[in-house]
Amino acid sequence: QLVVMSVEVERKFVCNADTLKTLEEIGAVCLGQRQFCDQYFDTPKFDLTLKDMWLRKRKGCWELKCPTTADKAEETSGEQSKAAAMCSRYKEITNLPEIQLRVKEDSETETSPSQEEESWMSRSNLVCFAEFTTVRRSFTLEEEGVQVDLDEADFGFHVGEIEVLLPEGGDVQSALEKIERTAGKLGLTGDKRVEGKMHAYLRRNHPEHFARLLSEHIL
Ligand code: V4E
Repeated sequence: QLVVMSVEVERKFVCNADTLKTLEEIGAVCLGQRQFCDQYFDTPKFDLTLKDMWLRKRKGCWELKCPTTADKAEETSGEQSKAAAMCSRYKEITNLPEIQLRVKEDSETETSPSQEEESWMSRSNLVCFAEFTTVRRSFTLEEEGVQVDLDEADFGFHVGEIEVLLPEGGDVQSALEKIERTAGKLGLTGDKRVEGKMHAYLRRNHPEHFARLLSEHIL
């Protein structure tokens, strides 16, 4: 069976009162607004997130984000590595049997992929450690193939994301360039990574685990 995977390259940014106006001025097309609840799962010992693996259920679908194996050849020149440093890159797996296999490999549990969801979760020792709702307004810069999301999480946190979705093995360099150009058009000047929703959620709700992820350079 062929399992199609994609890679998400994204740059988070601080949005402000002018962001909407700027998006309009640079010709971004509004794709609409939607609301979703995310539930994130891990073992009680956090086997997955300590490996930078993020298992979640959104709108009834399972998704696993895990690290890509970075291609060193992609990060040669100074400018390029700066662009790469501002962005995160994760492989996204949405095929449940494949997710179950990865979870089994990385959490030392003893389940087989064919099981029912409930029994898979309990036998894999997966518990929900984070749950929040997001209102997302999405825009596209069609000529670049870039999507911009403005997120508002229900625990009082706002963040913007510029993202490009690639097929696995796709051109990461050109995705980074598209994101850089879009960041320029939006007038983003910062050169520090901006924290995402999960980052803010863990800081507030799981401070010990948050500290551990920071010390292991996962966040
Ligand atoms: C914390 C985390 C992950 C889970 C959340 O992923 P994120 O892309 O922030 O969520 P969201 O809701 O925007 O998902 P989308 O709708 O875009 O699919 S996945 C990886 N991490 C770690 C992480 C990190 N170390 N640094 C940054 C800047 N972001 C995430």
